[in-house]
Amino acid sequence: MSLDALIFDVDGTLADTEEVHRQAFNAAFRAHGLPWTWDPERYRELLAVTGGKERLASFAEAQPAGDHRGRDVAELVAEVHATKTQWFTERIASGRVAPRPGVARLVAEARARGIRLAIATTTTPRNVEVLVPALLGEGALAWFDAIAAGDVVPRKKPAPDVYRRALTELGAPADRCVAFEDSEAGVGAARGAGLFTVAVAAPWTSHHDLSAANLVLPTLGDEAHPLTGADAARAGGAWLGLDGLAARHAAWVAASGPERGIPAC
Ligand code: XBP
Ligand code: MG
Repeated sequence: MSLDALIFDVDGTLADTEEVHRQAFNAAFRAHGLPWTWDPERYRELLAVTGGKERLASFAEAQPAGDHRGRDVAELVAEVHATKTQWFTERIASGRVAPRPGVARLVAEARARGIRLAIATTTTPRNVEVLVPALLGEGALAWFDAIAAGDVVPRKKPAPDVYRRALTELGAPADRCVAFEDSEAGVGAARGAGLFTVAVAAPWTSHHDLSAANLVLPTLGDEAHPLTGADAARAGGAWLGLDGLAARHAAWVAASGPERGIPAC
């Protein structure tokens, strides 16, 4: 098989988590006495900024100074984000979200065939530590040979840094791995790292342009959520299985030559 590893994004790809993130931010604002509330429409706009701390900082700096009540904005952002992460992980640990269709199936297929697993995400590492077992079961974190998350890289998506970090930790070449993403920034990051990329738009990224991905599907599909029509034709059946994925990846490798490699930057 032409594949060494599958590299998964987290928020929106492993699970539809952004509503819990949004509620966590609002809970943190209340806990810190801030007069801010992010409704779904405002949050959808704010998601254009990747990274919760960066998203919060860009919002906070645009608010009236009085909101901060004399507190240093950078310190305030760090404190509020820590509260947010605590709130988020407590809800996730209580079982608030399920894996997106096909994620558990494809992970199980990969493990059964000796294909390694990795994560490349903008989210805080603590979120991954709690979310993966909540989604895939106790001990599932150990299935991932590389977990590149949050501030381990200087630049967040769409920069390719976090995918390059995952590849380095895997010790695998980009053209023997596949990335799974849900957002325009995430697809840009994965493609920028030279990876064959499967995009599965999530409710919070349904308006994103995912056309830079090599394969775009509504979900990965599974028995309970079969793909149909043109989606099934693209996936090679009612769901994207490991053989169908490997065939599409191998065809891309054969057709794209060296220019598919990592752009200089
Ligand atoms: C999505 C993000 C994250 C989350 C919030 O990450 O941009 O910032 O919205 O999590 P992914 P944090 O790359 O997994 O799609 O507050 O921990 O950043
Ligand atoms: Mg995502």
